[in-house]
Amino acid sequence: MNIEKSQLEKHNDSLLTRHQQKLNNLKNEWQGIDIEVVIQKLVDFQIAIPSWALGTGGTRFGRFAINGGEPRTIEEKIEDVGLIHALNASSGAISLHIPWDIPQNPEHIKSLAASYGLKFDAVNSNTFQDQPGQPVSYKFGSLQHVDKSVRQQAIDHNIEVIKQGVSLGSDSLTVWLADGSCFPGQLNFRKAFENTLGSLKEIYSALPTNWKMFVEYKAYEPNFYSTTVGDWGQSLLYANKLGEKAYTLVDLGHHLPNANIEQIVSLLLMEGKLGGFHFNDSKYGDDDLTTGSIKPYQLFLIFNELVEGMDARNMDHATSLGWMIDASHNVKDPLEDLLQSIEAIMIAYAQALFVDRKALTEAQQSNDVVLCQEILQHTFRSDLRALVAEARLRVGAALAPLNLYRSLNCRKTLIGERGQHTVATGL
Ligand SMILES: [Mn+2]
Repeated sequence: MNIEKSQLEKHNDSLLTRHQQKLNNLKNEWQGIDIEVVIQKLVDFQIAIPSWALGTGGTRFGRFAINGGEPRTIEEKIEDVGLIHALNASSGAISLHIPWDIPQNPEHIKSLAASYGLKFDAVNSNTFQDQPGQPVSYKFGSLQHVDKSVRQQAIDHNIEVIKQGVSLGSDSLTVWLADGSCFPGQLNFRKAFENTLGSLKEIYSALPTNWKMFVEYKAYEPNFYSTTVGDWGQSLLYANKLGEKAYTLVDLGHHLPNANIEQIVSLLLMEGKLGGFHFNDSKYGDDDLTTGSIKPYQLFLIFNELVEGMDARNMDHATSLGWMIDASHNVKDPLEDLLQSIEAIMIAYAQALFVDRKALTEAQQSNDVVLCQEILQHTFRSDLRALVAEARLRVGAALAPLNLYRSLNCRKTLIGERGQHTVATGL
């Protein structure tokens, strides 16, 4: 479904007076901040939506259909991201998963995406499950496998994914490996690392000049004893050995409990090796929950380090790193969930932009621990939602995206168009 300009205007008009009051209050309170600069940064900041997050997710115990009207094709997935982007103007990219989404006609897909103002973010390979008819199995790993023919199959697949990405105008490949072991003794760690590195080198050599490779790490699952790219240190080892086009990708759910992710982010930025980001939230493990739903303060602290670290290297916030959501939706309407995640990300980013860096540096230099905390929590506890809404208003999106999505009965319309019992491909 498409949202008409008149529907957006009507919605915004109904909220405008109240919005302007809030924005004026905010401007009065923060007179030392150049609000216009912040608004422009919020306008520019775009977070890609993964093609696998548009349908109902599930757990290993089952999958419950929630809403109906799930996208059945890559075209309908693009349409859904277009709908989100029309509402919030912050979701201007889609990230495809191969082979769950294989564009049969790249030119058609590209122009369809462009008609919604969408670009193609990183393409994602899949060697964590066997595909029908594939010659050898990934049961005991892919790029790490003891058998060269399995490694070769996984290498060839990744190179094919790069080719698909090139045809769509993407410029990065994300490699997430399920490789590892479930029991002590199963794997020679050094050989597994060396096999993986050798395989990654072959994929790396197939990257076009302007491309990046993101090496995503994950602490555990589906393997439960060891993971061959298990943490940021291992990912960084691979990235450093591969070369300047290889980077570490941080997925917020891929750490052991209570890991200090903001410190990881800071050091990777220092090394020039932070490439991309997968947003989600978690309570216990890789829960893939709505970003900001469990630990919003941690999200703010991460953005605080992102902004500080990117500014220290003169990096463009919007374009230097790959920003993407990686979530699953077990009980919510996926599109509502994604709107909530984007809102949480934009708020955390705005709060990080508001941190008084000069005062914080001075407080750090004088070991004023209390003041350091006050400075950070002052912005974290400030309500900057009107600013995020203003950024949307400036570019013709909705002041309150979720409210408009609901009041226009978007899900009902999608069910009418696609049917009640549709299942998104790949899930
Ligand atoms: Mn991820």
